[in-house]
Amino acid sequence: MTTAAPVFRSGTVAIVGRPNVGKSTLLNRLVGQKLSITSRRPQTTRHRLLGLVSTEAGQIAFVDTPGYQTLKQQPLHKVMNKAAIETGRETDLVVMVCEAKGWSAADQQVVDLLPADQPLFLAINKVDQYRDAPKLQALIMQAQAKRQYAEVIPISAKSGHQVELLAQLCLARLPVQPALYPVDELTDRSERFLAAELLREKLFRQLGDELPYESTVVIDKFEEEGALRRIYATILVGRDAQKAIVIGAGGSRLKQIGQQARLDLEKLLGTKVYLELFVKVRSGWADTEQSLRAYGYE
Ligand SMILES: Nc1nc2c(ncn2[C@@H]2O[C@H](COP(=O)(O)OP(=O)(O)OP(=O)(O)O)[C@@H](O)[C@H]2O)c(=O)[nH]1
Ligand SMILES: [Mg+2]
Repeated sequence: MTTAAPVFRSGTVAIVGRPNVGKSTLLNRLVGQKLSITSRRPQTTRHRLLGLVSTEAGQIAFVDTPGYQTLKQQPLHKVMNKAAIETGRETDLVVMVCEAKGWSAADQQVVDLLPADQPLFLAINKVDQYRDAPKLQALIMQAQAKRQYAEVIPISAKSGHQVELLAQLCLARLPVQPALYPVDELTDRSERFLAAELLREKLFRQLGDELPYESTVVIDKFEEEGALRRIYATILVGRDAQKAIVIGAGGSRLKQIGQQARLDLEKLLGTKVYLELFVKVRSGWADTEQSLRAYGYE
């Protein structure tokens, strides 16, 4: 009697969709670590980020992408849209995420940008929140009217419902080949990058709609000293009035942003973190693709 050699599959799976449908929450759930930042505000994600899931059966490199923006077309949006769509085209499989609430024109627009022969799954997210079965059925019919999906899976990225199943179905579609990335790594991004992103998340969450979209965080210095990381970072805002909002009365808001980011960073990096934050006014950084590149936007 012979037993077949175990197969090992690996490849990349892009997670795409319009803003705010839960792509980053899904990536974090798949990896089991909070790598990608999330918020109630649409267009939280600005950069591509890999989340690696490695098991004995294979390795999936999930790629989180910025939500595809169909309304505004400022330079920042153009750069983000490019990242979303190019990623979709370069991968073995695309998971299109939509909300169980219903299929929208913006959802269809994202799908229409993908090549016709691109293997595609549809993950219908937030089923914990939207539970109307006839509506779900109608959504599936609408989505399938224009495009074939290899799998259609209702999920909840928040509760984890059917997320493991989604991962298994993805893996089954990947080619038999060795791992593309080291199997003990969770992401392709540096600690420095993750730190800047976590700070941006806290900024977004603390300030909600008070914060203009064109705010960002730059890491001025990132020092490793054994089990300690010393991080010096600057929050860039567009105007003086916004600086005052970020700092808050007696510095209270800035302190909260720093504290929350530090706790998350310590969890993620498994080290102690010393964090010092500054706020500066710098207008226009997001106005041209050239200056965006200077701030790390590919
Ligand atoms: N109820 C519910 N909420 C969810 C679920 N998944 C994500 N959310 C919420 O939806 C909001 C957006 O989540 P994100 O993961 O940031 O969405 P995204 O698609 O990455 O958004 P962008 O990066 O802006 O394109 C957050 O408030 C999440 O908590 C889910 O399964 N159920
Ligand atoms: Mg996101």
